Amino acid sequence: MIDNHNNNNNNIPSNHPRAKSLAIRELLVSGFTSGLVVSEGLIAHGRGEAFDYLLGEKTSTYAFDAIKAAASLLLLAERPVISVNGNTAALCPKDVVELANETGSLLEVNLFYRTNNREILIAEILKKNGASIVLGVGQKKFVKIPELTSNRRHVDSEGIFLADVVFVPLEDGDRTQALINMNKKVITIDLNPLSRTSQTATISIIDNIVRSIPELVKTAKQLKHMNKNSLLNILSNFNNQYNLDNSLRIIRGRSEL
Ligand code: PTJ
Repeated sequence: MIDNHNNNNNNIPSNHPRAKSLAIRELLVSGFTSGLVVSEGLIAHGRGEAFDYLLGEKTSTYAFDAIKAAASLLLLAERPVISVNGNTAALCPKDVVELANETGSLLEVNLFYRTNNREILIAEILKKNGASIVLGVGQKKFVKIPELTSNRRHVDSEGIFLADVVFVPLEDGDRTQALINMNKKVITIDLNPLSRTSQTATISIIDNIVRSIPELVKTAKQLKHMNKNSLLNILSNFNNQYNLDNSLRIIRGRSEL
């Protein structure tokens, strides 16, 4: 995926104290150069980075709990769909495809800054990483989510529109509430526990997507052998408000150091 011509990874010494963070930036810059990521996606990443810094750049115990609940919900769902935008496609295409395979989820491209070219590029990168079907490409099967005005309202009639559980990593705006109003359960990954999406989702994983999607894959592999009651039990022990409050508490604690 990384375009060697524009890849600055070689300039990052492996012993640089922020090597990991700089390498993640390069994935986004390469994604931007190849047309997967919009310029606004680079800004969105900067906001995410700031929260990650405050969270200590590691997956908290609350995020681990949310990951376990999210894996359970995906495994229990009848029609789970993973919504993929430009940043997600640039940062972790292989893990997203693996998560879809492990949980029996469909993959759908859904873009705020939608163009047909980006839909195609994102579907291509997912297919290159093993996806067989990618929904949300081409206008023909699009239907609109009620109450939404952004481009995110255009969803595939066979994907998000029919889904009972929708996974929306790195989401903006008010689609989460609109999906909940359609009686769907919504899972998000968002480093900002105060975002509208985090605050309204059924399960909010307050963590960096590059850490939490691989962890979700690992957890789904472990949980898929459990029976339905055990998965329901994990879900009933999870409280999203408690998870959000404690994620904020970590940020508050670190900023008072
Ligand atoms: O590809 P498109 O056209 O669908 O556009 C995608 C972006 C990300 C540009 C669009 O959805 C957007 O503008 O998003 P926002 O409103 O900036 O929200 C993105 C949220 O994701 C913010 O709350 C960020 O803190 C968070 N975020 C950014 N990077 C990460 C992240 N959360 C987890 N992991 C990250 N790496």
